[in-house]
Amino acid sequence: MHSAITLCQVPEAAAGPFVFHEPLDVGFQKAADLGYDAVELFLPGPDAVPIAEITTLQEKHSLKIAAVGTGAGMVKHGLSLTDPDPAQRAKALEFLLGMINFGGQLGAPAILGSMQGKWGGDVSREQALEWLAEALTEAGEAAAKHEVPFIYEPLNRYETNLINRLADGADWIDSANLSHIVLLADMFHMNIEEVDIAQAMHDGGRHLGHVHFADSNRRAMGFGHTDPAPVIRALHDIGYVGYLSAEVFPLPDADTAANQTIQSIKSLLS
Ligand code: LER
Ligand code: MN
Repeated sequence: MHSAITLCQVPEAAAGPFVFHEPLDVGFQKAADLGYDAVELFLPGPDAVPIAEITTLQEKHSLKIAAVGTGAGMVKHGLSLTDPDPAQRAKALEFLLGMINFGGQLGAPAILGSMQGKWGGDVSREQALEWLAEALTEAGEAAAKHEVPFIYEPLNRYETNLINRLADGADWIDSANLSHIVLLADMFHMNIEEVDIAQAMHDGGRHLGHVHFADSNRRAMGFGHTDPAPVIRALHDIGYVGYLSAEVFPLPDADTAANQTIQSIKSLLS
């Protein structure tokens, strides 16, 4: 397993669960100084930062790009893949495919979180999941061209009513016959929705591809009440070799959260 930390450049997400909000060169420098393996990028869109600028920073600091988030499509543009309006769904998919191509050029998968939207009103759950499966089919194909997967993230009940638990996500990937799609296990969402986080890694782990490594209160691991040791054992048991990525609040401040996370990961993996 490898360590990663979130870098956010989206003003609309300034209050979100991302560690470094400084300019990218500062975020890369801090991540490298602390000994992280990779950064996870949360950017305003596919054209916000030139690829060359990121590869230059990567090479300078020997950091991989763990993943790229797509939440700006929702928080900046209000786009959802399950919007009742077909024109809005098309725009959402276009944004997503742009982010997949952007990440793909960096060898990084894109993540679908908040842009999955919700069902309700005139849209049934069945209909929303059908639209989502259609979008994920295209997303998976686009990601595969870059030889990366596409990451689907179950969220807690306050953020989506589609799929809230890892095993439900894994069952859905199987039943909808989705290819090149992996799941994101966000331990903050899981603390709300799962009976037992470690057991859930076993139950849904056959499609696991990424982990948001957060404590119960979405602070750095060690600053809440989750016991990470059984979760790490479960991840070892299922053969998970991906990232533990700190998508957490910069509390009490970004440097402390970043340092706490890397210390936690190092001691858990040693
Ligand atoms: C994104 O990774 C996430 O976890 C969501 O809570 C953002 O809405
Ligand atoms: Mn997350």
